[in-house]
Amino acid sequence: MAQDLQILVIGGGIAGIGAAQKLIKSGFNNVRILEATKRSGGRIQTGRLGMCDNIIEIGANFIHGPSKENPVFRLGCGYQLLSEESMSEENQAFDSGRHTLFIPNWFSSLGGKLAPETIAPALEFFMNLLERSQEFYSTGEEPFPSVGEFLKAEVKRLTPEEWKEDRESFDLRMAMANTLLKLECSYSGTHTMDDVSLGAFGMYKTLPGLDCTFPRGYEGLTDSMLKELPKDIVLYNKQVKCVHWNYSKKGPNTEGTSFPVVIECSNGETFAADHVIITVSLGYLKQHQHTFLSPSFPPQKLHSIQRMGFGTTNKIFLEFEKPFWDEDCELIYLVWEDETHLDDVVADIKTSWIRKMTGFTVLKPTERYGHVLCGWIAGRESEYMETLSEDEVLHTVTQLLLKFTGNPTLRPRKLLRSQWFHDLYSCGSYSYVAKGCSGRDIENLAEPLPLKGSDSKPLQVLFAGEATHNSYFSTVHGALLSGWREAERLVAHYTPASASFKS
Ligand code: 6YU
Repeated sequence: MAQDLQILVIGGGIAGIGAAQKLIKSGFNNVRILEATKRSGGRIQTGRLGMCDNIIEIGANFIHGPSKENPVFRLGCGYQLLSEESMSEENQAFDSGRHTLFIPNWFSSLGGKLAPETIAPALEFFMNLLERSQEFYSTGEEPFPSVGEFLKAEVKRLTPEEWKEDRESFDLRMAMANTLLKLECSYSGTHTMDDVSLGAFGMYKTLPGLDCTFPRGYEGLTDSMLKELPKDIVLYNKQVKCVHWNYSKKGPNTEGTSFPVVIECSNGETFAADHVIITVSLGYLKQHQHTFLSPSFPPQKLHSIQRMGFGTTNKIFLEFEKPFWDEDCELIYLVWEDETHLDDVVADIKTSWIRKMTGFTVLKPTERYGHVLCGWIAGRESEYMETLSEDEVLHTVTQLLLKFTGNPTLRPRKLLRSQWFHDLYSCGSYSYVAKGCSGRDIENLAEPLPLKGSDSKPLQVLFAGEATHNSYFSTVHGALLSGWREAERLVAHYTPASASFKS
């Protein structure tokens, strides 16, 4: 009976919780989640900072595209976790594309603010190029292998002649474009846009709706989902070391029953199962690719694990006594005026890692957060930052802001930074389609084992997690949908009459 099958889910992030939720609702009674840490949520992690102990999001921030089609939005509404404004029809209809339209303040490395009219042409020029770089997915052309190479070539080719007549303003515009290019690395979760596939850049789909947050924290979502599930469904501190599939011996503690999969944890515990859904991050799979599965991953799956992109985006939260930005400002850009050529990689990471951090969001509303900024930093510069002490980071960031504002007394009073790369069970922040990869690689990641055509017991090991969703990779809704997809795959397997399921 399907209800009696032992199903194990590895990972208590949104994909794992989503998979368990769907299985339980479909009548599977023996579902357990094995989670390596002492908490659920994974890359959804809400923390506290500041005088008022306000919530901050160390991992996922926004519901990207909060509208009816987005399952995270639907759940957030159902659990009453969202503000009236976020749920309004007007917000849901808003189509901002990849970028939310924030009110910015631009600061220069020469010290002080840049006038909006100086910025507008460079901003429009760069944003148009970025939009164009997403068009190649539908046309099937790929004039350059990566987004970075395309952007650099197009900036050279299309820079208006009249810009070149005034050397000084030309250099400033290039420096602004460089600020945006570095910020794009944070958004895409990559070290450099030279690593992001141009042909697949448009695969990532945006949904309508003005990005919104969870006023009481993103973790409220996973907590609410868990409350609807059996109390002991998550087994914490169970670090899965190896998934043995096509397992022929009798399973442990199974009264002689033979199970096709046996899970071995780092502490020596074992768990037998009919089916296992793996939801660990792509970063984790990359790091443990040769030991996590026995027999190992088939070559095409291993190849995609190795080739697909998984980078690091970190946040540095800073609390100030009073703001140095305008009251209506939502986003702060820093422009290094000596960077007049497009290059999103810092030459000497140890001495200049801070140059990679070119954008800060202002946490709003001020009444809730106080004066708090969230700095964004991606790539190896951000991984290096993780190795420094909090005091060193605070010192470097203070020097940076002092330089850009020209205010020698400016000093953040508190700092908190994320360290996703050194997080043992995330190993980075989120996935991207790397140069040389395509949708086929995402399909390979998602393909269950044994592969089709084998005569072993089917669907022993299934794969979910944000990196396995072909249009919403790198997001919470992509991860959730992937968990549901794998649960539905099992449900369909045991109810042949309704064997079609949505992916
Ligand atoms: C979103 C956003 N957002 C910022 C930052 C980060 C991410 N995302 P999980 O890792 O959660 O769960 C796996 C579990 O497995 C975990 O609990 C582990 O402990 C456990 N585990 C691991 N190994 C194990 C073992 N051996 N044994 C047992 N257990 C084990 N998404 O929608 N909005 O604002 C952001 C952001 C700093 C780090 C984000 C955002 C990404 C999401 O957080 C992430 O996708 C999901 O939470 C993953 O859930 P999961 O269940 O799959 O894994 C073209 C183009 C560009 C495309 N990119 C566009 C960018 C859009 C995304 N932008 C995001 C930016 C922010 C701000």
